[in-house]
Amino acid sequence: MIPEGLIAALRAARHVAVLTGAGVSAESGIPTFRDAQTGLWARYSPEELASPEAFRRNPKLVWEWYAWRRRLVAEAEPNAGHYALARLERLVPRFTLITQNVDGLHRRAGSTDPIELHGSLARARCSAEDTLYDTWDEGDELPPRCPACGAYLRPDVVWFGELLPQAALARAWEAARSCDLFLSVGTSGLVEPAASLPRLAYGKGAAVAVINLDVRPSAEGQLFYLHGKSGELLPLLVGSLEPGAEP
Ligand code: BV8
Repeated sequence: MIPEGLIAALRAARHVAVLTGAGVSAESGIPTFRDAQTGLWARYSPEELASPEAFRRNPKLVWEWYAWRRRLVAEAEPNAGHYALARLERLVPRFTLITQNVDGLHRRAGSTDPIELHGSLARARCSAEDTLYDTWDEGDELPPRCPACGAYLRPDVVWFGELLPQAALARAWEAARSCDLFLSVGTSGLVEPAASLPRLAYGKGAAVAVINLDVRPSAEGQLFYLHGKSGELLPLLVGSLEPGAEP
């Protein structure tokens, strides 16, 4: 199930970097962007809603989409894949977790310092002054307004066409450049600049493994590709490092 070469690379690794996408939260019941949206949201595409234009055009609709996702996340639990990555962090000399997800499930599973490239559903920010809020009153008027200036609050996530948080991105580039094993897990690898991280790692001589349901034995840069569910494959991979594992 797990190629011997990958287990060897993991055991020898000084620095393991991991990039996760919506696929790692799928087994927690959180729909990925690729999944057909359900119910009220069936007629919208995420790319449509996750944009400054959509928020300008219909702030209430966009806020309600994120409120729906926030409720899904509140009812969800991390899955075995999230917990395996939280264990991996303690089993290797240096570990960097980079996530495109905004659901906070890595932190809830015990990962201590995930790089949240695309922000977090748990925070809102003033659409005029960028003031951050961990809590807000969700009253009759949606979106809620900034208590300081009265402008609409928006989710503290990165929308299509928006720049990623520069400090987070710099940390992610550095990890891709310096790791000796890069795992890309549960991401379609379509969205830039996150999608370039595995290629950068490979170009710098790291071993690269892709764990995905629809893995395509594809482009350069993929030394290993594991077709399957991250909630099943990650515990197997991390288990190969744990005391008592088969030599
Ligand atoms: C930027 C947060 C500079 C919000 C997200 C034209 C105009 C403007 C920009 C662009 C343009 N053309 C290209 C761009 C760049 C654009 C981009 O890449 N577009 C793509 C669509 C071509 N990128 C940007 O805009 C970024 N900013 O570049 O700034 C700039 C600025 C202006 C102009 C030019 C450049 C900002 C991108 C961030 C967008 N925000 N999320 C929110 O969540 O609401 S991205 C969002 O979609 C996710 O975070 C994720 O990264 C991405 C894809 O989502 P999904 O497909 O659901 O998830 P994923 O890709 O991870 O796929 C799921 C995978 O899991 C599948 O492969 C599936 O098989 C697998 N899977 C499913 N179940 C399992 C599984 N695998 C394992 N186990 C399972 N159980």
